Amino acid sequence: MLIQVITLFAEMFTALTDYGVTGRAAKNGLWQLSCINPRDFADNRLGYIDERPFGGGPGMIMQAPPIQGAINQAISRVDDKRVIYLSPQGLPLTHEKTIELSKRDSLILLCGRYEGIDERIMLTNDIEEISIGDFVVSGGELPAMVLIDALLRHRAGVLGDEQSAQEDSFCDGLLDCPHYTRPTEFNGLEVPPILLSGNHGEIAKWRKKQSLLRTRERRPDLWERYVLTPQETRLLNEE
Ligand code: 4H6
Repeated sequence: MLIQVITLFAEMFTALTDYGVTGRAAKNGLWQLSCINPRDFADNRLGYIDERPFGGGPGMIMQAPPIQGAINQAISRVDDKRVIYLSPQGLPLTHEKTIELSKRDSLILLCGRYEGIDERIMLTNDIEEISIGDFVVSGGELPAMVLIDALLRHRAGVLGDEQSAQEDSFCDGLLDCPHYTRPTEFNGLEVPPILLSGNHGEIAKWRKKQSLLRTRERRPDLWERYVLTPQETRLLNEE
C-alpha cells in the first residue's frame, strides 16, 4: 500500500515508519510512505505558503496554489485520485471507515497547519474530509498518523495471527475485557481465579460478561445499538 502525505512536517511520520508494528510492517514492505512538502510548490524562494485570511481574523491560512501543486504531484502517481483531508469539520472516523480505507491500494492524506486551507481546494478536488474526534490539535499530522496506524492494523501481516483475530473487540461493537498477567498478586489484588482455572469455555464467558458490563457502564451510545443474544442476556442476569 502506498500512502502519500502532504505535510510541512515529514519527520513526524518517523513515529510510524520507525517504531512498533507499523515500523515492522514498513520494513517488511507491507506499506510505503511518501511525503510531499507544499513548500516545494511555493511561488517564492523562501517557501512561504501562508497568508492572512480575507475578511480578517486571527491566524494564517494555507494558500491554495502550493497545496494544489502538491495534490497534483500525488494524484499523478496513482490511479485512486481521492484525497483525505484531516479536519475538525470532517465526518467522524469509525472502526468501519478504518476497515474500508485499509482495502485501498493507495491513499493521499492532506495535513493542514495554521488555521486550515483555502476552501477552494475542497470545492475543486475529490476530497473526503475526516475528523478523528470532536477536539482540535495544532496540525493534521497527528490525526493522519492515528488514521494510518488504525487502518494498517487491518492489513494482512501487520499484526500477528493471534492478535488479528482478537481484534474483534471493536468489531463486535463492545469494549475489550480487562487483562491480567504475572504476578498473581499486586497492590493487594489477586488475579480473578477463573483466569487461572484453565477452563477455556468459562474464561471466554467471563470475558464476554466483562465486555458487556463495561460497555453498558461506560458507553451508553454503543450499548444502545448493541443487540444481545439470548446467551449474552443470560450471562448478564446470572448473579
Ligand atoms: C484543518 C483545518 C484534525 C486541519 C483546521 C485537524 C483536529 C482534527 C487543522 C485545523 C486538526 C480532528 C489547525 C484548526 C489548528 C485549529 C489541524 N485538529 N486546525 N479532530 N488541526 O481530526 O487550529
